[in-house]
Amino acid sequence: MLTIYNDRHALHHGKLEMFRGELVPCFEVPARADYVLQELQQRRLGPIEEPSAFDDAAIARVHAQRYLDFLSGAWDEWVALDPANATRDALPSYWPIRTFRSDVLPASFPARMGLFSYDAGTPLTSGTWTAARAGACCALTAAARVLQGDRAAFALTRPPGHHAGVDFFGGYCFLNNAAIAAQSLRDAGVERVAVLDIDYHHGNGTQAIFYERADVQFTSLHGDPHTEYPYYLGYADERGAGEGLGFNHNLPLARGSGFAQWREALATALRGIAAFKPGALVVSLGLDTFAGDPIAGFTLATADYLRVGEDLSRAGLPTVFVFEGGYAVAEVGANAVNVLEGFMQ
Ligand code: Q9C
Ligand code: ZN
Repeated sequence: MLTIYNDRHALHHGKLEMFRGELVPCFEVPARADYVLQELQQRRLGPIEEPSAFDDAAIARVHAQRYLDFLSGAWDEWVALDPANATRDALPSYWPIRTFRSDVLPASFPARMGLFSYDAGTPLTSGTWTAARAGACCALTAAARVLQGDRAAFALTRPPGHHAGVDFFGGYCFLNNAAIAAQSLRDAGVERVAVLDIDYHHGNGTQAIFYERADVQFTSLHGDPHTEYPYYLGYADERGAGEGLGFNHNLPLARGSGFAQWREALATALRGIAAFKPGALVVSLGLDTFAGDPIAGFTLATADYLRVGEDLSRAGLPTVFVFEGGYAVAEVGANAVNVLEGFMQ
C-alpha cells in the first residue's frame, strides 16, 4: 500500500498537557509516527512518498477562515505576549461555554485561544501549524492517489485530526485530516463518501463537520462517552440533523471491551456503510484500541489488527487511511501496519 508521509510532523512536539490537575508529558509525540514509518519500511509494505503541495483552499473547505487565520499566526502571537513564552507551549485557560458569546473575537490572545479550543490537553507549539498543514497535505495527496486508481493509500500524519472541528482544536488535533480528505473526494466528484472512525475516542470533530449532510456518512466505534473522552458527544442517539438525519452512526462500547465485541460492532458499521453505497471510504485509523494503550480502555491485541484490515478490505471500497491516535508508542507501528497488511492480503 502507498504511504504518504512528511517528516515535518516532528515540528509539532508538545511538552506538557493538563491531566488530572497537573502538567504531564504529552502522550502524542513524534516517535509515534517514527515507529509506524520504521515498521512500514521493515515490512516493505509499499512505496513511501512525499505529499503534493496544496494551497489553503482545500483546508478551508472544512475549516473556518478565522480559525485558520488564528492557527497560522498563533505561535507568533504567543511569543509576542512575552519573549519567555518561546520556551513553553501555549495552552488555553478560558473557554466561552454556554451563555458567553462565540461571535466576538477578543484582541486578547489567551481569550481567542479558548474561543478556538475545548480542552487543556492540546498544547500549541512553534511548529504546530507547519506540521498540521503538512499532515493535511498528506491526507489530500492520499485521497488524490486513490481517485487516480490506487485501491488504498495511507496518510501517515500527526498531529492527529478527528477531534478538530470547523473552528476548534482539542484532543491533540488541529486540522481534521480525515474530514479534509473526505471533502476533497466529494469535490472531485465522488457523490457519497463514508467516513469510518475506529480510534478509541469518538471523532467529535468529524461528526460535527458532517452532521447536517447526507453526502458524507459518519460512523464511529469508540469508548462510551459516559466514561470516556470526549464525554460530551458520541452517544448512540446522535443520528444526524436536517438533511443529515440518518447519516451519523455512533457505536459506543463499554470501557474494557475486547476484540470479539469490537469486531461485532465493526460488522454493524460495515453493514451501514454498504447500505449507503459510497464511492469511497475514509478510515480514521486510531490504534488506541490496543490493550497496552496508556490512555484508553479496550483490549485489542496486535494480531487482531490483521483481522481488522481484512474486515475493512471486504467492504471493497477505494480507501484512504488516515493515522489518528495510539499511544503505546513501541507497539503502534506493528498495530498500524497490521491493519494495512491485513487490508492488502
Ligand atoms: N491525558 C486522539 O486519540 N485526553 N486523541 C485524555 C489523557 C485526551 C485523544 C486523557 C485524549 C485525546 C486523537
Ligand atoms: Zn484516540
